[in-house]
Amino acid sequence: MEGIVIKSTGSWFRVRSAAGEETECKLKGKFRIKGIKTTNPVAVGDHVVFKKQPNENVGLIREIRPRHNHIIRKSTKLSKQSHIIAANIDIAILVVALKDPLTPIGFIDRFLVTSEAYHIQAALVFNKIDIYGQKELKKLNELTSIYEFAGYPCLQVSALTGQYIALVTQLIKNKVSLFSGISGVGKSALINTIEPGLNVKTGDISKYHRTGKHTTTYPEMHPLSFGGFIIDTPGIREFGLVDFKKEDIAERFPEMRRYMHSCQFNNCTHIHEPKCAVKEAVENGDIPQSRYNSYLRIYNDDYLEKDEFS
Ligand SMILES: Nc1nc2c(ncn2[C@@H]2O[C@H](COP(=O)(O)OP(=O)(O)OP(=O)(O)O)[C@@H](O)[C@H]2O)c(=O)[nH]1
Ligand SMILES: [Mg+2]
Ligand SMILES: [Zn+2]
Repeated sequence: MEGIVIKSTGSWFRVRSAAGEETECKLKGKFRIKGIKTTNPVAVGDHVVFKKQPNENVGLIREIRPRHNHIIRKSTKLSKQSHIIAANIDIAILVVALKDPLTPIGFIDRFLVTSEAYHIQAALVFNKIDIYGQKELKKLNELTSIYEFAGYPCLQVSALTGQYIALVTQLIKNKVSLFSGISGVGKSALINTIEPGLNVKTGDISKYHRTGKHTTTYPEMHPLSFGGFIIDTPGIREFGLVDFKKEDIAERFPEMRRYMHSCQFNNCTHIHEPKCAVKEAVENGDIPQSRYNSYLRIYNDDYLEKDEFS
């Protein structure tokens, strides 16, 4: 039998067949995919072949169909293990909040760099606009112009009031979309507002730290009545980059990509070289300073989650 992995606990996988039938599956023996070292060889979104066990509604996964893509992160900077967030996705959406909890700029940029590395379309959904004050609204507009300029769709919404949610619906209709972001930004709440029947569990924000409580514990894919699937994921603390070469980073910033071929040296790192078109563009304000700073931090492998934008 064949189906799509719609939920993964790491040891159990819920697989949904084309007819909508769901089977809890385990992996057959030791399962490894060539070339990728991850904590989870099978992820939500994977198309798998499984065999139902006689007289039981459980199955054994025997094969994974080739992926057309996947998105991976390291859980922390020092971690050697990487983790596949999801496979076979059409659009990766980073849910961002500028308050309760604040998503750091560096986090946004590492997410986007990763989606570029895997050639996955990415978009930013700024949530909780109903609680933003003057300071956050100003920052919201600055960030929106920075990321739209880079080519990423940016939506400003509220899962609580439903404001502008129709734009999210439009963006994800008939696609497999991934919702990622730190804990408490409202990934699950957004999913409930987009598709009210789902009743996905949401949690509140800790009063003292103003952070989420890691309510969603396993990635899970939900079918959408208007077409497509949405993958809800557990909140993450850090978005560590996997397997990147320093010389590849610049081209994962679309704004830098527009200039880097005009540098004097073709192996320019855009850090200290003379006649660097990228640095000139930063100085002229043609490349946003915050994006260039993120480039430097990623280049130097500096994962400081300080928000230096505001
Ligand atoms: N004011 C306001 N609160 C929101 C909004 N969206 C979500 N919340 C609240 O934020 C809290 C966290 O929401 P969740 O949907 O559980 O957040 P999450 O991103 O799924 O968090 P994890 O599952 O822990 O990763 C809940 O109390 C929600 O009601 C919003 O647009 N405005
Ligand atoms: Mg959640
Ligand atoms: Zn350069």
